Amino acid sequence: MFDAVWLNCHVATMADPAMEVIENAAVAVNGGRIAWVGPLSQLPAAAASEHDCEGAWLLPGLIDCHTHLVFGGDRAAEFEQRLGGASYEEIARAGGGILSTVRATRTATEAELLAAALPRLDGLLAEGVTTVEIKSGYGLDAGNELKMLRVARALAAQRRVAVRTSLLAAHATPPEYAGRRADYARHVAETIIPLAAAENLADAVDAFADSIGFTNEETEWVFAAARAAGLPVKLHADQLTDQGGAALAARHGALSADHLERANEDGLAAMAEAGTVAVLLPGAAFTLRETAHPDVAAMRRQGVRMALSTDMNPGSSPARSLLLMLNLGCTLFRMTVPEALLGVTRHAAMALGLPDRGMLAPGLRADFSLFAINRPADLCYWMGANPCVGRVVAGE
Ligand code: DI6
Ligand code: FE
Repeated sequence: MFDAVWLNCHVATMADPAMEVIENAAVAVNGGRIAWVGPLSQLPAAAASEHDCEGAWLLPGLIDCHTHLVFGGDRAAEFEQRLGGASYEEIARAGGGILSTVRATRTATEAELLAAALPRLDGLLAEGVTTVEIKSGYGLDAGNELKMLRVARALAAQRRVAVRTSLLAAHATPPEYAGRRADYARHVAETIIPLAAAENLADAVDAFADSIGFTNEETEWVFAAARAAGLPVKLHADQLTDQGGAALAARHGALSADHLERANEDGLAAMAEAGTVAVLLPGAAFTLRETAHPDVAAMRRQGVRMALSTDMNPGSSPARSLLLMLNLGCTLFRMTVPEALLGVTRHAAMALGLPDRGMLAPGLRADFSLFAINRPADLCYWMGANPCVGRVVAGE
């Protein structure tokens, strides 16, 4: 006897790269874990409660593995400046960009940040997201970085969703350290990371290694502090310049290297070797009208696992839909449908170091979402549609 069973569905388990599907399937759950998946005709036992899916497709709960969805204010004015010809880097160097969001985030209370973040989170949940990663990085001092992480943790208590937090204190140099970037990187390593770890507010540490972020050497100080605190690392790598970020991430056994618009193939080969996932962010490439795109063909050639995410943030990727990223991943970056769908399920779970989800298989968390579609490719094909009709998190 199972606790519950979902019947009359079609299932894409995402358990193999070829995207096995089971039509006329059933999924049984015990104690918040998947107990059985297979054809309905072979269901081995009855269940205490039965849910009729009415022919919907059932996929692993979607995972948005790279967001900055906690922030104060917005950057609509900057959006208009960019339409007028200003570049993202120019705006950042003139004190706008990330630093304008830092000002707004510092002045906001935890309650204000929470209230602003909830509708952004709710939009993702409505699309079938069951796990979301949220970064800090707009506080840039100990108090405000920890404040952001507390808000991220509070979001998990307000909604049925798993939240993973990443400390991104090494996102930009704050105004009080202007001209002293290396000193700030040391402060992140020596003070902010240990504090966040002591309060158990961070599940990982991220950094922005780039022309407007930090050097590779500074990033290594941050990673060394993360290792000392027992936290895995991730990296915003090779977005605006090829700084060798992909190889740097691989050398440190990073869970993921993200962006990678300008990563070189040696770096990608090192990532494949290290098992570092490539997180591709087409919302940022689209918004910045990037002409350099991540080299998906090289990633495929090297055997790098690819994830796909919104990068939801007020500047470079005001993307509030993970389903739209599926379309952009295919259309803009030339991913295949299975690659895109693995990118928001199994490979996104790997990018967060969560082997207990991202697939439908016995023993894994019973996180899944239901879609009123005719075939899985419909999730990538349509733009601006939301066919999600149900969401189950840990069996509920
Ligand atoms: N890369 C990004 O895409 C975000 N941060 C980063 O390092 C952008 C953040 C922003 O523009 O506010
Ligand atoms: Fe980002």
